[in-house]
Amino acid sequence: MDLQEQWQAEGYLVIPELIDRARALRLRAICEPILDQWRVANPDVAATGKPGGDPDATVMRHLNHPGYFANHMDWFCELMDAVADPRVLDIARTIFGEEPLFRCTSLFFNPLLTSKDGDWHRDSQFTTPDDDAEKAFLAAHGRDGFGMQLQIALAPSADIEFIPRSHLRWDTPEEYAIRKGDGWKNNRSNAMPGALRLAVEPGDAILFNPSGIHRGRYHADKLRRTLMLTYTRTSEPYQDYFSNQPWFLAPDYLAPLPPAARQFFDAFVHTYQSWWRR
Ligand SMILES: O=C(O)CCC(=O)C(=O)O
Ligand SMILES: [Fe+2]
Repeated sequence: MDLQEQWQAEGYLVIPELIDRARALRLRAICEPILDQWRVANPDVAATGKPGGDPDATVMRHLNHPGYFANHMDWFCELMDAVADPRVLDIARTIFGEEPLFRCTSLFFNPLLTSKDGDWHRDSQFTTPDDDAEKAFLAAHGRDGFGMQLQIALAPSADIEFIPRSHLRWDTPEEYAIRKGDGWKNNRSNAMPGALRLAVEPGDAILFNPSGIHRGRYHADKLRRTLMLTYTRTSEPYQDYFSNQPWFLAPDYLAPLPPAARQFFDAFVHTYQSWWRR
């Protein structure tokens, strides 16, 4: 099976050494001070309304915000270089069957205090009011995936569980009882049938279709540093917190990047600039 067939049939891919280990470790060294700054003073405070991250937070967005790079243009270039990497974009292009558009950078990390196993979910449940609407969303977007979330491990990780092929169908009764049943009482169950835990090393990538049933693991004693790059199809841009990045309008924001990377991000600016200006 080629990449696209495997993606459509299984709903996930593991790509060993998508980027080389040394580069993954450099990215980790960049993400660490970004995370430290985010914990005390999130530069995107205007959008989040919070000064910084909670000690039990497990994800931060918009690592590419210029507020993190005042004296470190080299960090900015290394991060954006990964987002616009030709090999990474080629995977997105193959899977989408069209040109990918940038959408968001995120970092997943372990909480500092409280450990928990994540809740089983399909991302479609967060944007639909009831089961019928969710079923309709899955029928429309389940197979190809609405967007693509590419997780690059910056430290060894076995924190994602996914049920292969679940993006192509509705839940079995057993799955439903865990994911949504009893008012969400069972959604952290460790007895999900058919779940596959995906283990990766620094530089390896996991892609999964968020319409499939999945969850993360958030344990204070299990180091996690995972850089997630989110892309959408150019034909399906989407306006929300992920794509709301008006700092791209600053005239010099993309200037430090090489021409090919700039061209990739120019398409993002072109798509969203009128929305950002409003
Ligand atoms: O990487 C993870 O921990 C899973 C995150 C997730 O499923 C989500 O944010 O919807
Ligand atoms: Fe999810």
